[in-house]
Amino acid sequence: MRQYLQCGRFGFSLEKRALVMGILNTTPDSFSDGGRFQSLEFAVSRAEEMISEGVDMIDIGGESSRPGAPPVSLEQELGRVMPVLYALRDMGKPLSVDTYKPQVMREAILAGVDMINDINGFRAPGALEAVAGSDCALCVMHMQGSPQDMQKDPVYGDVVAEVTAFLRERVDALLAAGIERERICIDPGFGFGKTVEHNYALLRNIGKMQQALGLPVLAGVSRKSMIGAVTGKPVEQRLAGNIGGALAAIAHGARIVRVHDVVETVDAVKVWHAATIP
Ligand code: 7PJ
Repeated sequence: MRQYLQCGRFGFSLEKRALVMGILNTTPDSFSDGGRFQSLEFAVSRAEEMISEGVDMIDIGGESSRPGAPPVSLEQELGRVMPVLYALRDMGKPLSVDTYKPQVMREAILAGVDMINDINGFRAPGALEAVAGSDCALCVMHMQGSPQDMQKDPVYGDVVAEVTAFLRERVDALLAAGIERERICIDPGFGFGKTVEHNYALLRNIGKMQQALGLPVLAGVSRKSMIGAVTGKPVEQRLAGNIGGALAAIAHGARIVRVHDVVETVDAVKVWHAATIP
C-alpha cells in the first residue's frame, strides 16, 4: 500500500523508511528554573541537538498531557509554543505542534507549521475548520476520557476494534471537511485512557489498524508507563525499553515514531531498516 504523507513544506514517502519524530517540550516543568527566555534558549539548543542527531521532524508541545496534568491557558500555550516555532522555522526540518486548541492550530499554521498533532483527534469545536484550508499534516490520535481523568479506570470491550472505529470516524470527519487524505496519519494514543494490556494489544495490532484505514501510523511509546510496566524501570532508566518499543512499533507497521531519545532511536531505526529493507 502506498504510504505518502503531505507535511506542509515537505512530503514523505513512507515505504522507504520510518521517520523519527523528536519530542520538544516547552513546558516550564521541563527546565531547571523559570524564565521564558531561558526556556526558549533551552528549547532551541535541544532542537539543534536533535537535528545534529538525525531527527526527521520535531514535535513542539506547550501543554503537558501527562495523566492528571492541569490544563494551561491559551495565552500560556501560545507564549510557549510560538517563539519556539518561529525560532526553528528555518532550520530545514518539519515542525509539528502538539495541541488540541483550535486557536493554537490557527496561529501555528499562520507561522508555517508542517504538522498539527492533536491528542484530541480534532474533536474540539472549530478544530476541523482551523486546519482545513492548509497543507500541513494532521495526526489524529485516540484518547478515552481527558488527560485529567483518562487513567482512572479505562474500559473497552475490544480495544483494537474500538480505537479503530474511533479513528475511522475522525478520519471521515476530516475528509468531510475537505481535508486531503494524504495529509492524515493516525495514532492509537498509547497511555491515553488505556491499561498496560490495552497498550500492548494496540501495539501488536498496529498493522491491522494501518490496513483498516489505509493511512500511516504514528506511534508514541517513549518513556511511557507501558515501558516501565514490562521493564520494572523508572522513567530515567527506560532508554533500552523505549528503543525496544519503537522498533516493535515499526516492525508492526508504524511509519513515524515519536521519541525523546533521538540519537539512540535514529541508530536503532537505521540498523532495523538495513536488516529489513534491501
Ligand atoms: C503522544 C502525543 C502520543 C501523539 C503525547 C508523552 C505524553 N502525541 N503527545 N501520540 N503523547 N500523536 O509524551 O508521554 O502518544 S504527550
